[in-house]
Amino acid sequence: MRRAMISGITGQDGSYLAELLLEKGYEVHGIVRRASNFNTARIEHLYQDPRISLTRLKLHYGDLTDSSRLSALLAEIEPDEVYHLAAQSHVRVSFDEPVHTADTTALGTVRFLEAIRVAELPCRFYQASSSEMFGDTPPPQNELSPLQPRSPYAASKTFAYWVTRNYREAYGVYAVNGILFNHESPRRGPTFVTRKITMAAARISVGLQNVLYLGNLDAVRDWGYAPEYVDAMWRTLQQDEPSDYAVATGVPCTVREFLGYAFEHVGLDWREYVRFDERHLRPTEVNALIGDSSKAERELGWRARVHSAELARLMTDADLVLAKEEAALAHVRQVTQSNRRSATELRRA
Ligand code: NDP
Ligand code: GDR
Repeated sequence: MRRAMISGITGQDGSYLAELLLEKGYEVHGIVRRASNFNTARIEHLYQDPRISLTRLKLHYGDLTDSSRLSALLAEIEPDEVYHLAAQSHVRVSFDEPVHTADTTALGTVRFLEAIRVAELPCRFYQASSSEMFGDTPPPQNELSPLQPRSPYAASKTFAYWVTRNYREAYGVYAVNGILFNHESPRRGPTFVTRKITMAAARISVGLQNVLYLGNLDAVRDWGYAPEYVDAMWRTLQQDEPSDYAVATGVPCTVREFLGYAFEHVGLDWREYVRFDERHLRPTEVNALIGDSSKAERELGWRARVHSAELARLMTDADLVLAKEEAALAHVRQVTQSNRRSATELRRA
């Protein structure tokens, strides 16, 4: 049985990748950082299944800032494949927390690679690199495009990208980069713009919210569907020769267009609900990211199928289910409170 280690298993991609690898028969070891509350909601369904959790899914505490723990875990698990997905992954937040972002997103990668090198582990290593590294480079961007990072996050990912290549070239480690363009899903964190939009469209449509505050609506992104992107990750590590791949749909979409798709899907006009909030602007914005993933198509046999319009609809549908549950709960709470008030009044009467 092949053994995989996933850092960031509790995140959007980590949860889909864990599902994929378990389906493929892997033993999956996930690294979870300690939090004061449960942070495993995205993998709860896997952990609840005793056929999986007792045999093939193991979770270990660990943090990207702790080299000794990463070394110990690698030595203990002896994985065949390491998927390094953990990071401080929010671009806007990286301007507020540049040092933390560099410590986790940049140095976290070299901590892994150094542990692999020193222990001479024969495992394959996947680095989740980002289209943000291209920054100002005009689209379409691919593996050969210049890197011009425009945020502490992108600068950290650029370090991680180069150090991954360096360990491959200098020490012969099978270490590769997926240059991933934006990819989303119903499991996307609620502070990223697509999920923020689909949650708002759903919640507004059932009367739970009135306004949506956003920043730059003109940004162009290349939004794909996360479960397809974790398949590209797996395919990358199955190649005989290690190489880096851009992974994208190639289809541009502005934030404004994405708004249109999500709100139209619930029969609303977004212009009536969206307000500008400058707190969501970045000191330096990346205007347009549109990927060229022809190398991945040629060598990995991978191609994106879900594009932004369908993505917006499927995410909005998933958020509608949640919004309706939330509305039903709110209704029950209201009825209970009103019943309690009536009972109190009756007792007083
Ligand atoms: P998420 O933000 O959803 O998940 C990040 C994961 O990293 C979470 O499991 C988080 O744990 C974990 N993590 C954060 N800090 C630490 C730490 N100090 N120690 C251990 N674990 C930590 O990201 P995605 O799933 O969307 O992305 C996966 C990777 O791909 C990231 O590296 C991201 O930068 C990169 N990427 C993503 C793209 C996208 O569009 N989604 C595009 C390009 C690159 P917790 O759950 O506790 O917060
Ligand atoms: P991004 O994703 O920065 O591309 O990074 P995000 O969804 O945060 O922003 C996309 C674009 O939308 C604009 N925007 C807003 N963004 C947020 N978060 N909130 C808002 O209210 C808002 N209004 C407008 C942004 O300015 C930006 O132009 C994601 C992350 O997953 C990274 O980890 C990953 O590396 C890149 O995608 C590729």
